[in-house]
Amino acid sequence: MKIYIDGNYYGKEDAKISVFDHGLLYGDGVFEGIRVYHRRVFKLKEHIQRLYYSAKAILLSIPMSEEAMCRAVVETCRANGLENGYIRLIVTRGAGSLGLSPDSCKSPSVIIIANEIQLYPREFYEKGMEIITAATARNLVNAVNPAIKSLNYLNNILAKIEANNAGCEEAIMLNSEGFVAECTGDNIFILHHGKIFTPPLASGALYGITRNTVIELAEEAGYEVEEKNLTRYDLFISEECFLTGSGAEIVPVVMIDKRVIGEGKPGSVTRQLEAKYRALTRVSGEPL
Ligand code: PXG
Repeated sequence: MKIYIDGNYYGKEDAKISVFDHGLLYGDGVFEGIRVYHRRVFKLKEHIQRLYYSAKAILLSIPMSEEAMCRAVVETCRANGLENGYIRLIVTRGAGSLGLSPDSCKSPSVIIIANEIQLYPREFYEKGMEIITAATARNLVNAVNPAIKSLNYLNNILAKIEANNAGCEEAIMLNSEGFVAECTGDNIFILHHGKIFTPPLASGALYGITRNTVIELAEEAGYEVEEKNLTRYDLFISEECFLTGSGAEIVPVVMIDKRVIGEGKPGSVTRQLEAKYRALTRVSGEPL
């Protein structure tokens, strides 16, 4: 494996950063998770744009242009002969002194790892998955806005632990008002009376790239999609529910907090969108 760090490639054992990097000391940095399908990087420009927006929001100046970053991602995939897989792109504040101020960090570090992807079990796609609601509330949008894909993912990790403790792989996170925001690493959608709903971004969700793609595909297929504040009740009485994410793609949900969703099996609209999404991943993306 060849890992890109600040313009050079290192083997897995030699790919190291300073223990004084504020990415490690404070979670001060940003990241992206990107898929490669059939030697094409899926939605590369969208991911790079979100990375730069995350960086801008935390006053982190990435030491290369967006175009150069796109090229570095493509080069790293080529160097690793990646055909299908996962790219983890990380920008840390860089090495500094032991103190919160980022002023001591002279140069941010750019790290690109191109690897295999860990997927949800096949069964989740065939039969649907069961999820719970976490007691850990989503970070406030006026604190560290969840729209920032920062290296501090503890909020999500605590909810993920709750999911795992309940025997699940995902958990719904509510915002401080009690509205559904998203899951720990996936956005959420429901179908109700033939219409598709997903929480608005202001609810404390990540601006999911899969979310955007699915909204486009659903509208193309003639569905009405509305961004609306949703409560747990809205989820419980929905006909269909599914999650979206670069890793998960589209995964059906058939049980939430022990309430059966719809008929307890993946719904036809979810299936239709899954097929459209799969078809898109077969033909689109930045060629390697
Ligand atoms: N919400 C959160 C909190 C996320 O972290 C998504 C939604 C879905 O966004 P995209 O743009 O991927 O549709 C994410 C994305 C990982 C991993 O390594 C995490 C994500 C994606 C891929 C891998 O755990 N999170």
